[in-house]
Amino acid sequence: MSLKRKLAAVLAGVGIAPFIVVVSAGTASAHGYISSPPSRQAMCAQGRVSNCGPIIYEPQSVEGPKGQRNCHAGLSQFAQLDDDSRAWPATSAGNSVTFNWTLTARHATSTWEYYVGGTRIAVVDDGGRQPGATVSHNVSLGGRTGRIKLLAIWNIVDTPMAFYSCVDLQVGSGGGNPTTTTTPPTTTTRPTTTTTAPPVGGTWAANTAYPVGSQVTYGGASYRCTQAHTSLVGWEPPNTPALWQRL
Ligand SMILES: [Cu+2]
Repeated sequence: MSLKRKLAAVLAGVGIAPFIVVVSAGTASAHGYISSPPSRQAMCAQGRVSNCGPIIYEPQSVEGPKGQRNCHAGLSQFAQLDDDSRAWPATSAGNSVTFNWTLTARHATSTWEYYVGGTRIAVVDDGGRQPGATVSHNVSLGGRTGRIKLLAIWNIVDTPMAFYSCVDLQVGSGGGNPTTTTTPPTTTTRPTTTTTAPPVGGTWAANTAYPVGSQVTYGGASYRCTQAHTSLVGWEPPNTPALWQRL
């Protein structure tokens, strides 16, 4: 092989390898979503809403072309997120709310937008900067009260894509940030006592299959797995509250 051909072969291999890794991991690459107040995908990932489909495994993956005004980025596999007839729990809130994003990939950002109905009620311009692993914005709801469906959009600066999160709020008078959530009446009880001790892992590691109940340590804190998954770099327990509950 000529040097040029060898180089081309190497480059081709490099191009294919990451693709294979992503596919074999069984998930799209990691991105971000609003984790609190819980967005619809967070409600699904936490098991507070059932029959959500594959979003439970990747609440951070509601990614689609910019400019949409829906909860599911136009993705048919996540269509449940856009179904307002489902019983989405609404988080109690005052007139200003701090929205907390969990980013499993820190894409450089143009803007963060917040919509209620067709109206954009807030925009934060990051000017192309790379955000941290968590991002918080305090947003005024402009005196709106009652039940509100808020759509938040994370616009990536160097791709045509954006990430979509819908948050259901019950806005009352007074109060500041949401501290309590309206818990839907539930008859299911989570197993609080188990006959077998949950498997206690060591330090969290990537590319490891964690069943529900496994415990790990990470950064000096202990966590319990709430969703069975195979871990990936970027899914460290502090970044993925949908997967790990801090103990
Ligand atoms: Cu991403």
